[in-house]
Amino acid sequence: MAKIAIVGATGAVGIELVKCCHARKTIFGDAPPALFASARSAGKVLEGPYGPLTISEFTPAAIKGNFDYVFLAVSGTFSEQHAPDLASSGCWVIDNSSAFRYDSSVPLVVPEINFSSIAELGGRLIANPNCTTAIAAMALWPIHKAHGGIKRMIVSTYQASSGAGEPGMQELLEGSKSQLLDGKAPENKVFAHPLPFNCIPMIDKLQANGYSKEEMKVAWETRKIFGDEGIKLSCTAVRIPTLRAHAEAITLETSEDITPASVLECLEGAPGIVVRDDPANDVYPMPLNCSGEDDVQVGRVRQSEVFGAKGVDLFVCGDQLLRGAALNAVLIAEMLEGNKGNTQASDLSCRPFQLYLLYLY
Ligand code: A2P
Ligand code: 11C
Repeated sequence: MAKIAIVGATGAVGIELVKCCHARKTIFGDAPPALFASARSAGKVLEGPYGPLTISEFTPAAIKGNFDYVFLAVSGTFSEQHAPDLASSGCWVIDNSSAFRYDSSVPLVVPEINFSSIAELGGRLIANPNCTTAIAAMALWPIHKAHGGIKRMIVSTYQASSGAGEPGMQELLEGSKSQLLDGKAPENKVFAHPLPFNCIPMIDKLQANGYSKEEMKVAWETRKIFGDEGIKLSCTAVRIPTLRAHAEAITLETSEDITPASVLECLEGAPGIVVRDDPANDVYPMPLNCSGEDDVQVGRVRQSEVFGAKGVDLFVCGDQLLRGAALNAVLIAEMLEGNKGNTQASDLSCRPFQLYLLYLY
């Protein structure tokens, strides 16, 4: 069985990585992953699905030669420093940070879409996409394939506090409590403004073009994952006071005609997608439905008033700690493990879907 290390195991994504490895142990076996974090956490015991597991201090020497798959869930700076070195020591490194996503030599992977890019680019370092991008990509890829390609998109996001890690969730909970129980204005350190009872229309750093980095990540990463640099995409990314699961309102224009029916037809049965589209009965995707769920939900599909016969509006929601981070990373490792011994890009491009169906049923 494969030997797994999780670095950043005490963080919001790290904790979900432990749960995902446990939930999908058909591939990884019963042995728990080894957990690493900073020196601050060394010796601490993490309670989880495997029972109590002790955290070790991360050092490169503790990883090299000892693991088949290493999940990094720390930060971009940390990954810049350690990911290439660990990958060149022979293990697969699946990096949740943005450090290597825009490096043309590093595959940026949503396994149901472009697993074959791993074999095409070679190397053992794989970038996991931004959570907002991964959630939208799951819903958009079947639409892109079935309608001659998406030409233009406008995305507005509603992003949970967990996008800023465990400290983000704590700040929302503490701030809400202090406002409600003590009547005190919420304090903010993680977010630029208090998040309780508010929404903040700026996530990550301001770029020279006036967009935030989070907004540009959605554009850059969607193009790279879809292998289509022609897609025009503008995004407004907004933090809202939910705990987890990101939601996104998307308006898109395709090359060929598109209708709500044709969208639902290609999404029904697509891997990792659940259609929740019965607005007359108040059935649509929402963060509370999606939290803790593997699948991305899609609903509110309607013909676009702006793009007419070539456009639709839809609403997408997914647990960004799972599909947007931990689950996506674990699926990549599962597929790599399932493809062991296959060195040709063509082998890698067809097996993931078969494996995915096998695991589902
Ligand atoms: P620690 O708890 O020891 O600080 P989040 O994104 O939820 O804030 O989580 C970040 C994760 O990255 C935590 O598990 C944190 O561990 C870990 N981390 C931070 N700095 C380092 C480091 N230098 N080496 C290893 N892990 C680190
Ligand atoms: C957020 N999407 O909600 C971000 C978090 O590029 O991996 C993930 C940042 C990234 O704040």
